[in-house]
Amino acid sequence: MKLIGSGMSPYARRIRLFLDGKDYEFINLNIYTPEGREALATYTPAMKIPVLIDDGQKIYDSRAIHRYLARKHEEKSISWDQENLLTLIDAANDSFVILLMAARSNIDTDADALIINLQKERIERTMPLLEKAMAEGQFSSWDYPSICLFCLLDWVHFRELCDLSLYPKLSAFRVAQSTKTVIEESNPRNG
Ligand SMILES: N[C@@H](CCC(=O)N[C@@H](CS)C(=O)NCC(=O)O)C(=O)O
Repeated sequence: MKLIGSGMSPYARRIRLFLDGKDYEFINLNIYTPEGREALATYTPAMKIPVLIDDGQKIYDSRAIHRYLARKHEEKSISWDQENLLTLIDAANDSFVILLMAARSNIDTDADALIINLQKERIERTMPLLEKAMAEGQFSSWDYPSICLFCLLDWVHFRELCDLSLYPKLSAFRVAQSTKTVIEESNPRNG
């Protein structure tokens, strides 16, 4: 089994953490270099990571990869409420990625522009709900939604995209998980 990703990607990291203890090869690409893009194109026309390859079957998108792996390893599927939490995590994560890419494209992320405002609005609506879900104990076990939330929080902290002190419960959760060995092995700060 091969996982195509990048050491920097929160979406690839969630699958790495989900695959903890399983035997697989991690292909670490820099998807923003010409060589990295050429390699990425051999795996997926969507030009996004992660991609999983298992027994000749390619799977695109972390959500589909999670479903594939859960079925393969006969794990119990996640509930609809957990699916909704994942959708909120993905929505916030995608918006943070768009804001980072905008800044890297020299687009003013303080501008009053539709594309920027839509991302900020989504972040402002989803982060407090994740904080509330944390307070209600919805992330009390280290399952796939908790893994995805951790990867989002640690990535926005690393990229300095969000002031996590606004969300004390989410912030404490990030710090508490950081001691796990598998987390350190996939730390984006180490590349
Ligand atoms: N919905 C996708 C999102 C994956 C994603 O956005 N990955 C980023 C890296 S963190 C990417 O490949 N970006 C490349 C691009 O958007 O051109 C998933 O869950 O796998």
